[in-house]
Amino acid sequence: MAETAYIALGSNLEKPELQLQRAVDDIDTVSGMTVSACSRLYRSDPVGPPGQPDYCNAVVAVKTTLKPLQLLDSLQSIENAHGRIRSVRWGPRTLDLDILLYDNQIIESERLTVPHYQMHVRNFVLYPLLDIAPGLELPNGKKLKAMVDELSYQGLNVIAESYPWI
Ligand code: A4P
Ligand code: MG
Repeated sequence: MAETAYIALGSNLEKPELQLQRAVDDIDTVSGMTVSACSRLYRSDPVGPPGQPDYCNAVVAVKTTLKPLQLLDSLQSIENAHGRIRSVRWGPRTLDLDILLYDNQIIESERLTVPHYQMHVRNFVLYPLLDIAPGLELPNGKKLKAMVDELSYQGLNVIAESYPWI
């Protein structure tokens, strides 16, 4: 059975807009995974070590028959194919793909925490998610719209309205 999952995309190196656009195509190409919705494309102020370039961020919904860890494996392969080098925590990156939500599941394992542990504090995640899932409720019963209302829009700018973004 296909489940719905939401994936956050982020990049601040090597043409971030292009990295994200290609990542959507790559996600859609994986067997067992189909992109069903794309948020607007945002530019955002960096959170983390100072002095790094601005980010591009977006969120996509997928329909997938992959189990959560298989989904993580596929997304990490795509990150690697985009030249991702893991160095500083929250440091600059060509492509970051985070699983925000998988069905209505709560997952806490060594490799995977779902819902993503930082999503509730990140405007560059919640605003794009709201674009494609305005009525969404999290596994803890919280409404996405209420969470967004608690978060400032500061540092966020929409740079493309609909996919394809560039
Ligand atoms: N992992 C656990 N749960 C998950 C999940 N739900 N989705 C594990 C994906 N991975 C998950 O991730 C480290 C390990 O987390 C993975 O091997 C996986 O098993 P990583 O991508 O290698 O490391 P990271 O991304 O540097 O760490 P982290 O804590 O995921 O960073 P974030 O939270 O992704 O932050 N500022 C702006 N404006 N926009 C951004 O997109 N992104 C970051 C990165 C910092 N600042 C930013 C942005
Ligand atoms: Mg990550």
